[in-house]
Amino acid sequence: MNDTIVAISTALGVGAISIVRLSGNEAIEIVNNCFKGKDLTKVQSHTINYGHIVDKDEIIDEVLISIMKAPKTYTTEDVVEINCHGGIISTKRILETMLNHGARLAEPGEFTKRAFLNGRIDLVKSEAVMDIIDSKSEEANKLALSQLSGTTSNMIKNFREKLKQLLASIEVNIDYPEYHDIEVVTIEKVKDSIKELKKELQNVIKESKNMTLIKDGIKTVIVGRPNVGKSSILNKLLQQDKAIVTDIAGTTRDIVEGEIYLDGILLNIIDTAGIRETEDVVEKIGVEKSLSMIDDADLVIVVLNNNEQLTEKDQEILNKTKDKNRIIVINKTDLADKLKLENNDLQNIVRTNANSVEGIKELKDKIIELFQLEKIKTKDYNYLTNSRQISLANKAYESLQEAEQGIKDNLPIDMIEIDLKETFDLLGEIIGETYSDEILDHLFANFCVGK
Ligand SMILES: Nc1nc2c(ncn2[C@@H]2O[C@H](COP(=O)(O)OP(=O)(O)O)[C@@H](O)[C@H]2O)c(=O)[nH]1
Ligand SMILES: [Mg+2]
Repeated sequence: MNDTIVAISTALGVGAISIVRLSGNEAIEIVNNCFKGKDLTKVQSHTINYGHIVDKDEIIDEVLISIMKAPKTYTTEDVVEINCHGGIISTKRILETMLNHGARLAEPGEFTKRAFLNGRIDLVKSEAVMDIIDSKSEEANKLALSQLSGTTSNMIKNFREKLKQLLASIEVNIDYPEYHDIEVVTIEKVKDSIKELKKELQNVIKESKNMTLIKDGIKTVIVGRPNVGKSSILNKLLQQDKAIVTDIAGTTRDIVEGEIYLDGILLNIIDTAGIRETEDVVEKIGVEKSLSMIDDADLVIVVLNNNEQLTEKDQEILNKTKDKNRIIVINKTDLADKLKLENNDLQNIVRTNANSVEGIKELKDKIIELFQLEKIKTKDYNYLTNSRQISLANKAYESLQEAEQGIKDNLPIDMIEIDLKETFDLLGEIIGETYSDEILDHLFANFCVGK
């Protein structure tokens, strides 16, 4: 990690300014060797210095150079940022000049990886950096900022501290087994503590699933038979004519997607091909796609036609979606009521006329109600936000369960201790207290170059 890395940190394209960033022991020297202006090796830390980047005698660009000396920098190493004119050619030439003078091209996320490896930020905070850049809604952005400030990390550290104390009290027991009285007290204490920790962790995992909705948006699919008005509803929700609407059944063959914001939270809406038996090869693929989209949707909107009786296909769609977060839209309320829903225990029903805006607001309100968006938003954001973190928390929960079972089965205390240590380690993996190179590579590979 001793080499000096360089990358273009701004988006590549024409803009007012671009930034080329370097980090490493030789960052200042490398830039100084191709800089005309002050001697950068002699300037104070955290100063901005005017001059020119030159290649031999040729001026490449007029620049402002920020010098940030270790350790109070993004990576904790010497960091230099070259602010240059934001043209593609000059930015690239500056990058090339740095490479020619001994810097190495940074891998995606390598600056942040160094910040992690040098101990400035933990893994949750590293992920938060990327989430800030990636955030698609205001709420997602707030969530990521909160993670970067350490709320989640502190929560995990808190958990681990409690486990550590528990493990310490078990150690006492193992070291002084002759005190039989301690054994009884400890087992009781361990049992209570595990119960408590389990409850807390379970709550975190449950709430964290809502956080992923904030971060990634609510994946919504609109399904139903052909011609019931799915595409019309999508268009009304998006307030634009995105999907083609005709009275010909089988018009929508492929999926059509759009995005709206409800209360600052992103809704990805997917309109699908009407579900029916068909011999048309293309439409058939569309129908299969529709059915498979149901499985990984966060929300399914099933559309029924108010002007027709319930068909077998409708019933099939209702059965297939009964365990999902579901809203049933009875559309075409402007036409005669012919639909009868015998099955009275159906919930979350909204009536719409997709030819006007009638009912569309109710549909939106229903979604807000179903996901309790108001409530999610006002929660403290100290939860987990991605599948890596959540799956580790789930594993930690499982090992707590095993510890609990072990006590029930009267296993020796050192067996219980092994499960608790496992929980401790798994929670440590969330913040990167323990990690493998493979996991790090995978995680940072998704970052932008230059971050
Ligand atoms: N009267 C009436 N017609 C509608 C309504 N919603 C959609 N339609 C019409 O029904 C036909 C099929 O609509 P479309 O959105 O393409 O249905 P899809 O096949 O489910 O996507 C079109 O002619 C629409 O104009 C509605 O609420 N009332
Ligand atoms: Mg359609």
